[in-house]
Amino acid sequence: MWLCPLALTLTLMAASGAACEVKDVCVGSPGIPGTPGSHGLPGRDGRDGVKGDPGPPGPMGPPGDMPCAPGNDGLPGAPGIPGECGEKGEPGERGPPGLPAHLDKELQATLHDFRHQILQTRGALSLQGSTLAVGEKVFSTNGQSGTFDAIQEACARAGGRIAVPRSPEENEAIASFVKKYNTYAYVGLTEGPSPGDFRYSDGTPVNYTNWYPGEPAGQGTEQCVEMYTDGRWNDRNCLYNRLTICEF
Ligand code: MMA
Ligand code: CA
Repeated sequence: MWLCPLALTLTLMAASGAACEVKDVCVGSPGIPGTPGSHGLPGRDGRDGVKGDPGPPGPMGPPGDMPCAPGNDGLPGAPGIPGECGEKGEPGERGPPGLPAHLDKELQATLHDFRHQILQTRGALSLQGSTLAVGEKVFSTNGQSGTFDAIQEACARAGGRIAVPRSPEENEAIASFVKKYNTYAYVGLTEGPSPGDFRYSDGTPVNYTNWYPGEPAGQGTEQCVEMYTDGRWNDRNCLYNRLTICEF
């Protein structure tokens, strides 16, 4: 069925220019759009753009003909080996006259010390056993046993005296020989006229002791002093055979 929503009177103009009137024309609804046409031809080039940012630095170029300027100095090298000795110089001026040797205290002290050390060394060497130096003293044994008198004589022959400890260090040195030879030793102490009063061979009273607990107990019947292997002392009869230990 042909609907005619609107009745119009149209005047159409033909291409030729002749106009003609059409009455009561029915107007239909619009048709669906057609497919898009194909692309047109490329347009003309646009104007130049604005200047761009600078690019990154390029790679290092090849070495040029001109050498670089010299660098800074390096660190100093190690010292060289010492040179040879020079010629001997001329003698210096003569010094002031010295004291005669026998009045020069320092020289005499040095000579005394040298003599003492030579005697200590000779004494220790003559015993051919064991030797220990403690402070100013040298202790030495020949490893042989004898009575108290025989020991005193052997030590005197060697230029020394029977060893007697006057400090814990000296006691330990003597005790080390007693242990080493597994033989008790007499030390250089004897009982004076009054019981229990032990003295050095020069008669002065003993001032360092290391008695075994309960000793001295001889009360005049044991006038010598022996050292046990633990370093402690016992008053004892002087006629046993005990290790010969001398001091120098
Ligand atoms: C005991 C003790 C010492 C003493 C000896 C003597 C083993 O020790 O009484 O004091 O000298 O005997 O043999
Ligand atoms: Ca005793």
